[in-house]
Amino acid sequence: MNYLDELKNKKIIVLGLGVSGLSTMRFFARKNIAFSVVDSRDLPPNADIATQLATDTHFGALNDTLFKNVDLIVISPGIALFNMYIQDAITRGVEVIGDVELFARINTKAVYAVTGSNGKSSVVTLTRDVLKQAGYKVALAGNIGTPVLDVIDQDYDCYVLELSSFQLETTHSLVCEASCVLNISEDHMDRYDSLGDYAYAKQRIHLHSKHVVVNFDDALTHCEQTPGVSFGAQQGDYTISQQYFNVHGKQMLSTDELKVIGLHNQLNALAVMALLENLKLPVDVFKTAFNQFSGLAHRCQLVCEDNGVLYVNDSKATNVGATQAALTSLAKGKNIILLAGGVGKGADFSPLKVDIETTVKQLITFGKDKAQIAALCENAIQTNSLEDAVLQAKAIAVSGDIVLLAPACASFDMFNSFEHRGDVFVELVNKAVKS
Ligand code: UMA
Ligand code: ADP
Repeated sequence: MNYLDELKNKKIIVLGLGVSGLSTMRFFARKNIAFSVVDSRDLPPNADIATQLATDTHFGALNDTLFKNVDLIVISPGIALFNMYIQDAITRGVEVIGDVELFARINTKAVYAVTGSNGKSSVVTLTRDVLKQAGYKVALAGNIGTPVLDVIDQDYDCYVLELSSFQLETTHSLVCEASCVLNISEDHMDRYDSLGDYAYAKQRIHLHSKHVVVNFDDALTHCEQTPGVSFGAQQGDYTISQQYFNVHGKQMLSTDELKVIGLHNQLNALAVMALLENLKLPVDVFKTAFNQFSGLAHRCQLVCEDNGVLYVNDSKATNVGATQAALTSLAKGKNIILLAGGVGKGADFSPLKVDIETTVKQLITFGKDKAQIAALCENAIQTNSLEDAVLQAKAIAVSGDIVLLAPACASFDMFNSFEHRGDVFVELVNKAVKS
């Protein structure tokens, strides 16, 4: 019996009705596999679709009867495995997996998978672009937004997957042609007991990988699996020197071919090359894709220049590591007016202190954890809104300065998403420079 037929004999719950839950429901419906649906919210998204597709539904607080007499729970990444009802179910022998594990059990195509604290979306997008340029029919899915089960039944040669630590916790059998942990710095500390636990979740990406890529400069990415290759600023198999990307000690391509700026983007490009090493693609394929890649929205994007002041939207800097990368890439001396704040997710902001001392002329904070960030430097200004922060920044900025939104925090205290926060910032900046 194949795996999908086996599922027809099981009692299955789809837990969570967000993007992944919706995709999982639709997948089961396409395959004629019966399932129930549970979501802890009274009014979850997609409730109407769940009511149509599922044999039964439960919306509202979880309880200990929901997961009795169940064989399989397909859990959404936003729900922590340490939830006591989930733990009880696991103890009773209920199998708990994510949509990526379901994908892994069915998929027969090549998978290139990437995780890390920062740069995942940039790296998977560029990897997809290179593969496309090389003539592959390639799908991009996972944490970047398109759930993996939405693309599984389509006619692709291979998949490039962005995987979060949450997704990797519930993934056990994903076979990868190549996998990479880009970097590890504090994030999601409200879901993990320690940085080590978080790193361990990410390293699960290599469990069944044929080609393991690690970051030479970041020991937390090093793993028990034999590394295929490493990339690093100066040391490793893939390095940067004299404005060249070097592969195994040989100059391969000028760094000028990559149009997005900053060392972090160059490291991302190295990771892409390392990930695709075994395909032995011609240099021109990388050259063209690197030339055409203009970066993703809300990642160090120039909004406008006004009287010699640059306004930059890096709303996707949702943790300390990303904000550090933006400061390092953009600063020319102490010319940054940094707008930061929001929901810190339990992070320790102190590693930012030294970057702020060397690159930031004025720190302006906003949002839930504004006081914690403001405590990093003496003259910080705390504001009550992003609008206020932008206006204060404009009043202070002089020619040569950069007003940078790189919040080091999640957005959901004041915005729907990092995209929403970035869009509001762009609107506010455009309004402020016109006035
Ligand atoms: N939720 C409940 N009760 C439930 C189910 C969910 O309160 O019963 C809440 C969660 O706590 C969370 C929200 O609903 O606050 C969304 O959770 P979800 O698991 O339903 O999320 P999806 O909509 O399925 O989206 C998920 C990823 N979200 C998370 O991991 C939180 C998306 O990544 C991903 O694009 C999508 O699957 C497709 O694969 C988003 C993300 O923020 C962009 N990821 C984190 C990150 O990048 O830092 C890990
Ligand atoms: P992710 O999908 O991991 O969140 P993104 O590519 O969306 O990664 O970038 C998120 C943030 O991290 C942005 O602020 C971006 O400028 C920054 N960033 C990108 N690559 C790196 C890197 N290699 N190291 C540190 N920060 C990075």
